[in-house]
Amino acid sequence: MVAANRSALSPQSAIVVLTGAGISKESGLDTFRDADGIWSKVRLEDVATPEAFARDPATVQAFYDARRRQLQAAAIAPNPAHLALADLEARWPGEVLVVTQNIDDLHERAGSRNVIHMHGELLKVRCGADGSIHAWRDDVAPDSACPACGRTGTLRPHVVWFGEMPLELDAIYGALDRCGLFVSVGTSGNVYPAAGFVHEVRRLGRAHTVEINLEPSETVSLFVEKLHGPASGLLPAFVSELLETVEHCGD
Ligand code: BJW
Repeated sequence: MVAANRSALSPQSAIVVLTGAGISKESGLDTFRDADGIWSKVRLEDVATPEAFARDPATVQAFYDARRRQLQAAAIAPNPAHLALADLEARWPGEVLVVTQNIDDLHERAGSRNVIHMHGELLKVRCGADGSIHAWRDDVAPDSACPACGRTGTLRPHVVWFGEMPLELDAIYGALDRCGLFVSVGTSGNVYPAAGFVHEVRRLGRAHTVEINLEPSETVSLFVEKLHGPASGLLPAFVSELLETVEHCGD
């Protein structure tokens, strides 16, 4: 494995940023595996598997209804880390792709446009009968009808549970293959395939790798550059430095 470093970056380098729950923590949304995280309050086996949904759809729908309502509360807004990534996309000459494991819409609200939600989106539902996907802001009730086929009782959250295939993997691996910089922000590195993206980037040997997280993640040893602390402080400073190198390129 060869490790590229920051000085190998050019303004045309493609950038992939993988984000996880930690980037939205300072916006008021809980992470999963921290001491006060979601999995300390509810068992993932009860709410985040297809088997749980088949067994007890009401409990699973209630879990996502509550999170959907919380996401739309006035207090929840993008923080400086989300805004920094939108700024990077607007000002970096090359491609910037955000691959998020988060199902919230805070990257879009901050202004990011090139975003892949590999674990789905909370503000969408999917029909189990016809596979159609729909924007959805309300609770999902047993008599909620699919806007496409009209059937009731067929809607499920458009999220990826354990054992299900994450979304848009071909596009993600394509972007990992051509990137010159891979940055991982606010993810513990416990859940695959996302936790394996840094392996893939290191195997190709072309990209500089950076971890920005409150604490060292499970995969920290695979990153060349490691910045530990709150993303809302570290990421804006990191993005400013990157943009400075580009904006002074012709000097
Ligand atoms: C801050 C901060 C601040 C806090 N600033 N940082 C063995 C048995 C069975 C299955 C498997 C197995 N081994 C592997 C698997 C596969 C399985 C898996 O990985 N399991 C592991 C648990 C072992 N994965 C899957 O099943 C996936 N599908 C799959 O693999 O398909 C087959 C396949 C085959 C071949 C190729 C590709 C695919 C699907 C995974 C679905 C994950 N779903 C969830 C829930 C749904 C969405 C939702 O409800 O929101 O997604 S689980 C949950 O974890 C959620 C998250 O997206 C995901 C990742 O969590 P994340 O973002 O890392 O959060 P945390 O809490 O873990 O970490 C937060 C970090 O932030 C911490 O480190 C903090 O320190 C930090 N932090 N404040 C900066 N202010």
